[in-house]
Amino acid sequence: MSAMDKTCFIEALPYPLQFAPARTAVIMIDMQRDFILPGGFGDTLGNDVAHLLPAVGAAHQLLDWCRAQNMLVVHTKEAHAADLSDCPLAKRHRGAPKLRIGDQGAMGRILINGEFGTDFVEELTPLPGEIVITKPGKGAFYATELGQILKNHGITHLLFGGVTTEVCVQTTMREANDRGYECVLIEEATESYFPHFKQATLEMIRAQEGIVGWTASLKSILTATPQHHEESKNGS
Ligand code: TIU
Repeated sequence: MSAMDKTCFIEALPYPLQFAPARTAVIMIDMQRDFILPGGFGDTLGNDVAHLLPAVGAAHQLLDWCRAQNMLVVHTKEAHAADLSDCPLAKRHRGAPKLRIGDQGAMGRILINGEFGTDFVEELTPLPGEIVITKPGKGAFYATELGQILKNHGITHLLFGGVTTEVCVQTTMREANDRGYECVLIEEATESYFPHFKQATLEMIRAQEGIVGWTASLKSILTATPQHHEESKNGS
């Protein structure tokens, strides 16, 4: 980050972190009806979708803070083409779900781009000008334009929220980490169908001196104030 950039210091684990909002994007992963509401993809896989609801309000607060800093806002959506040409057969045929990707469900065709159920929950509808990445996989860098967009904007740091913690969020954080981004997962803004998987994911991200990145509380972000600082505490 340049000495000209205003930066935020936040408490985070495994150690405090400095980032410049001008060089940071928030990546909100897959806050779609298909995962969060009854009758969608997550439900058809046999999950109790109620576990994900607490992340909605926290994700909204995170996005609002990021918008107030004029940060780059990216929403991802796990979705397939109507003809399923981008859906691997292995993904469609695995296991014995109640409905498969592309089948007609209570909110439209399961996980098909443009269907009501595949769209974002109302509270987290992207604002005009925000970036929406439609992705066929769990990771948001695979088969998408995300990497190029982040490069074009000079992004170095990524704040993450979304669902589910150990599937699409963790996969994307690992993809981002391997591409050289400093990654922070905001604890309250992510949930899993399995609370112990969420906890384990938070721990594995920040273990080994931040082998994948950092975790931080929503409060640490919401109370951060960008200021001019001479030097980075974490050397980035
Ligand atoms: N099933 C599950 O936990 N997640 C997914 O299938 N996709 C995302 O995490 N978005």
